[in-house]
Amino acid sequence: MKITGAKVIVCCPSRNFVTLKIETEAGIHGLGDATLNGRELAVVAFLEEYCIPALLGRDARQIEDVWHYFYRGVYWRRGAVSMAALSAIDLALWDIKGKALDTPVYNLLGGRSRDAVLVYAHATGDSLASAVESAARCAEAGYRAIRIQAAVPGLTDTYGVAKGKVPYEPAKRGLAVEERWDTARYLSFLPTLFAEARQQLGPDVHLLHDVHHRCTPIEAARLAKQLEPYHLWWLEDPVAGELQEGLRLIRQHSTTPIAIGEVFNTIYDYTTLITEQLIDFVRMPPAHGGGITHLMKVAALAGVYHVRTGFHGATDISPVGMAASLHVDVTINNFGIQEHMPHQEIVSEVFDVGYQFERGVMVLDERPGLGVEIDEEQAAKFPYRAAALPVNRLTDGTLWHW
Ligand code: GCO
Ligand code: MG
Repeated sequence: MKITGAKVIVCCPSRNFVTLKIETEAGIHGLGDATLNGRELAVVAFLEEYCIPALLGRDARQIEDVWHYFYRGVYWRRGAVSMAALSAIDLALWDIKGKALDTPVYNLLGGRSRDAVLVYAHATGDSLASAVESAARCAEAGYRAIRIQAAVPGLTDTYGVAKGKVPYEPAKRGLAVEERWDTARYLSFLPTLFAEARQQLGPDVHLLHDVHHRCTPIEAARLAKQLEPYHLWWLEDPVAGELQEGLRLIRQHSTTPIAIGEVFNTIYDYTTLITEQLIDFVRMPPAHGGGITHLMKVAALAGVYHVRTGFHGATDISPVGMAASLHVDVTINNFGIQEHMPHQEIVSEVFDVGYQFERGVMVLDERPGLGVEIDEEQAAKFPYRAAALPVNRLTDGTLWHW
């Protein structure tokens, strides 16, 4: 089944999405998510200049070979931009294969291992009390797992905290805004937030928190240890991901489960962390980590070491990328949880999806392929708008991890 065409669709219904559409001689097309927050057009250029010309004429059925053509076959391999492009190609080919065989992608990966996919919500507040209230509202809406982020007293901006009534979206129009950060204030505040949350929400709800790469290893070790009494489901990205050795220090001091890797893009970012059992959850999603083909391999390695998955599912993963995650989630044995940060209502004017939220879980229907379609005419009504993720500085001006 020859690939006869491919194009990139960029749209901005509330936020930017980059979608790759691959067409075949059989008249079947597939969609892939190529969205990389704040770097969208770099992926578009990479796909249009280098990948699409090399895709034309290839057999869309040969997913494994195409994957290796764009990974092993490339001298300048890895990296967020090229792996986002490769992920999109891979997702589109799985979508085509599912449609060609008239079955959902999960049936091609091994079939369902569970009826539905446990998801976690985002609770956020500009104070300790409002963050706990926000978490209580998530619990009322049926979520059984809730991530809590609250404004750190004394700081003007805190990662993950919405301002006003608009839903939290970290990328802002134009050039990157600069935020200020104080780890000492954060470390003394956070245990008080989770003490209160656990007390008010009770023992059954799963609580999560995202450190967003802000701590040094010894700071992260202290935090993980102090949070132990509130038995978190996970503490996410406690240190900057590229310092894999840093995770050893955290492990030596605490039993709080650790999730890492939403910014990773290959299995090689994970091998030390998985084989030394330094983490508990893999965050890298199919949309950024080489597609379904690569994530199935990462998940298999993780499973050997009793590490589970908890894929990144922020709004900058498009509905196509979210569907890809859900097909893997519903299939693999070592699934843990899936992040669910709902897209704004207007996104459904462009994307039609075959998954839906029901009381704490995500349910996938029986549509063939990934089960997502894009309305190109609608997409054209929402042109690209440049937006950038913030830059972070310590209170004295030192540049820090955002
Ligand atoms: C999360 C993430 C996101 C990122 C965002 C950056 O855990 O959901 O940390 O909120 O900040 O995806 O583009
Ligand atoms: Mg995160």
